[in-house]
Amino acid sequence: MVNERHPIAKVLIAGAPSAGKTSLVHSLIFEGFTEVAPTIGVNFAQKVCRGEAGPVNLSIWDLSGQSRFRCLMPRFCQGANGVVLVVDLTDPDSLDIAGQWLELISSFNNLQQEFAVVLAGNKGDLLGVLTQKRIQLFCARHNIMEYIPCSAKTGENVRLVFESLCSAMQRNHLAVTAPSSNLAQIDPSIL
Ligand SMILES: Nc1nc2c(ncn2[C@@H]2O[C@H](COP(=O)(O)OP(=O)(O)O)[C@@H](O)[C@H]2O)c(=O)[nH]1
Ligand SMILES: [Mg+2]
Repeated sequence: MVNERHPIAKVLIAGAPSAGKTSLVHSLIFEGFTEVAPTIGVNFAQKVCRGEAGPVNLSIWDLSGQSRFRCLMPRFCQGANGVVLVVDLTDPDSLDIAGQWLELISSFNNLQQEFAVVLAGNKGDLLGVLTQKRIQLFCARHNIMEYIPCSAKTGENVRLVFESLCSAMQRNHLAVTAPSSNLAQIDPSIL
């Protein structure tokens, strides 16, 4: 649901396949957990979330990494104000894949526009293998200010992930576009 009075931010959900990207968005929107279908291409959702400077209309683009949809990536990434980078705490490879996603998004964000990033360590309800040290090094290397462990399954910290991203975008003045002009940036042909 969109509230026309609030600013809009375009947010990408990115990370390794099966890291829990779609589940995380599902948990945010529906406040519950069900087995979600694998993402084909991209899922789109809208949600009002509150950052430290007030509410923001998030338009959320949940990307699948399937290679046959790679050609759509530049258009999806264009104009992104924020990225939730999702890693699976039980999958040691998911951190490297998240790094590749971040580089891909930066290269496709052809306006070279700044965007805020929150790293979400998902599946916190399971026994993780990714050490705090590796995560800290990753954040330092990619200049990521915020890491939040969470679980789409239990709902723990899911809202905090998105609220923190809102605050980061607000601090960096990235979520201030007037709703009508920002909506106009979304090309209906890709919906
Ligand atoms: N235990 C647990 N499983 C999760 C969690 N989040 C997602 N999953 C499971 O991980 C698998 C992949 O989830 P999905 O959301 O499709 O991942 P995506 O490919 O990144 O969108 C599914 O079987 C989910 O039920 C979580 O927080 N905890
Ligand atoms: Mg998915």
